[in-house]
Amino acid sequence: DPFKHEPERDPNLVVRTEKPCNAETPGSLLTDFITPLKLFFVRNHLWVPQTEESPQSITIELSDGEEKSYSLSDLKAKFKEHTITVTLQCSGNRRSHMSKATLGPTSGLQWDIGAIGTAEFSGVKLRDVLKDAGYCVDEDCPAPSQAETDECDKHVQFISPGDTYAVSIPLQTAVNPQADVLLAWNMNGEPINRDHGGPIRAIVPGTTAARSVKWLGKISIGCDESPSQWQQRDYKCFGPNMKQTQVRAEDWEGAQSMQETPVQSAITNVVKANGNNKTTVQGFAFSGGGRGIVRVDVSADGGKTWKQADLHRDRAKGSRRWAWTMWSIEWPKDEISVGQQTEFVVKAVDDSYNTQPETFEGTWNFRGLCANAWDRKAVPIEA
Ligand code: MTE
Ligand code: MO
Repeated sequence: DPFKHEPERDPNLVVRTEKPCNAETPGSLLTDFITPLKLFFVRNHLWVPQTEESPQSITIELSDGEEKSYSLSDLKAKFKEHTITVTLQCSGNRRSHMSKATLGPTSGLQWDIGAIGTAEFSGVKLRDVLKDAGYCVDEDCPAPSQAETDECDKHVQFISPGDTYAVSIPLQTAVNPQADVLLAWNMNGEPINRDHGGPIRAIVPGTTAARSVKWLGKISIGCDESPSQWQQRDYKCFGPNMKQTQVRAEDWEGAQSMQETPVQSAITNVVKANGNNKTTVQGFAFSGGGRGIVRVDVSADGGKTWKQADLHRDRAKGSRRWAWTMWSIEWPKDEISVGQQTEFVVKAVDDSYNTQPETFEGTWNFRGLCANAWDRKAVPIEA
């Protein structure tokens, strides 16, 4: 049984599958800007390797087949350490909400709002390591850089031992100093634990968490995206008309795999007025690609009228906004209809003025990815 050495987990996590362990944070506990480690959601495709089985070094394979290895101590000694505040969200977060659309159930783990969390990750920038390994990434490269002379868009593949998991990101992201892609060994100031991919894990900020490969062993650069099912199949969205059985090989090939993620928000808590005549609604808002949140609209009548939530100005580390924004709003009791279910609704706007769709009908896809319609929470408000 490869699962007999699984790590201990916090009993507060909501377990969706036990083997492999897939467990989310209860939404009501997602109140802190930095998610406590023990409450951080866990998404594992297979068993968790034992510490001694996990790679203790990173091997980089360049386009010409040349390889270079770095142990954890090499990484720590040779390169500048950076700490970045990053929200990781599973591509399937809120899938159970999309599954309630008229098109019906979607396939995959039926997450509520808690397959998301924020941590401070420390490590070195992948670009610095690639440069040291001989991959020219600067404008002042001696010869025209490899990226410019090669006749293909390049990709960086992240590979876990024995191909137990492998995906890729565009090289442009990996070498962009503002993209903050890390080879990380610390999470909230502690060595990354087994569940979250230690000793060394890739962190790709602003990108769906599937690209932040745990137990990272090998990095390979070339003209192709990762050939794995996790790159070629699992994280691609089709239109609501498409059923899984209708997708042809050329449709899979032509579809874009998820990288940066769309704007998202959710209600974590509705704290009902008792005595002070106010109801407090709280939640998070997040967008991919380093886009910050500029506005969060909340409704107490199912989306007919709106008010703006207070955005909590938590400071995040990094070149761009890689972290969620927590928000809250107080609702005077006399502005809420009492004696019935009151439906609170939230939607966020990011700094490119992208916003969330009202319903799941138009973005429904059979894999239940990118579920980001307005989040609704109905609560009874007593007189
Ligand atoms: N890396 C490996 N090696 N194996 C995995 O199963 N799951 C991915 C990603 N990296 C995965 C992985 C997915 S789909 C997600 S959502 C995140 O890890 C989850 O990270 P977490 O478990 O630290 O929250
Ligand atoms: Mo995921």
